Amino acid sequence: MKLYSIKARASLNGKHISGAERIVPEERVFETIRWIEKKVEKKNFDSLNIKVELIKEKPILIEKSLPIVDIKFKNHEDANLKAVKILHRITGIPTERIKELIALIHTGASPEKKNMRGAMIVNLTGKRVEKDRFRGVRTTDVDFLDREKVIKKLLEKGFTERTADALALTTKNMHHPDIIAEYCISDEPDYLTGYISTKEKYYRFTPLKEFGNKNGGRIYFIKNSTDIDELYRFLEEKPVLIKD
Ligand code: PML
Repeated sequence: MKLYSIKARASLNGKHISGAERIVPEERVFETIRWIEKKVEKKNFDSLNIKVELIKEKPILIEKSLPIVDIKFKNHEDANLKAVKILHRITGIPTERIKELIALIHTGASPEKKNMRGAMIVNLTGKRVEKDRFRGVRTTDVDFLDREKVIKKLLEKGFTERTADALALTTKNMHHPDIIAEYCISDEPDYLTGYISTKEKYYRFTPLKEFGNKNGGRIYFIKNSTDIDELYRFLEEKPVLIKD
């Protein structure tokens, strides 16, 4: 079966407005393009890029996405304290350092105190090791084999399409042997749910950020011995399909 990667990005004055990334069989390419058009047609953009590429590498097939543990908190401070606890247990990084890194995501982790374009990478000594602090690393080329089925199941449980995209992305991340945890908050000022992933669970916390905050991003926690070039190649190029 021929598979295609479809990546779409709409922007206004250079700022990202909407995006979508899918992996679909040949016969679904054009319906997916129409789905993207529908997603963006009412948005105000001055540039829309849709890139369709044949996937040449055999995708990794993952049977199951991470199980979701959904927890509501009184406020984002309490949720972040719990996040720090989980991340400290998994990584062994001192809690003060984890708090500093999380604070950077909430205030803008790039050198100009804006959102990074991709994720921050931190090793188990607590040191940032991404190649470029503006760009970070972006996880791409991942999708569910049957996205509609997964979305239906997630929506029935009260989750969102954003949950589906985040779950696919972090399931790919956790498949890499050297990524042991992730922290994420959205950069949408009114999307307050975020998550912490480990090899075992997707901890979905609401609220993990303060209402109105335009900052957001991800931290990938990796082993000290990680080959960074290989990690970038896996995250940015290796196609991954998730069954369920
Ligand atoms: C969820 O709903 O489970 C959290 C999704 C976080 C989405 C972060 C993003 O905007 O990419």
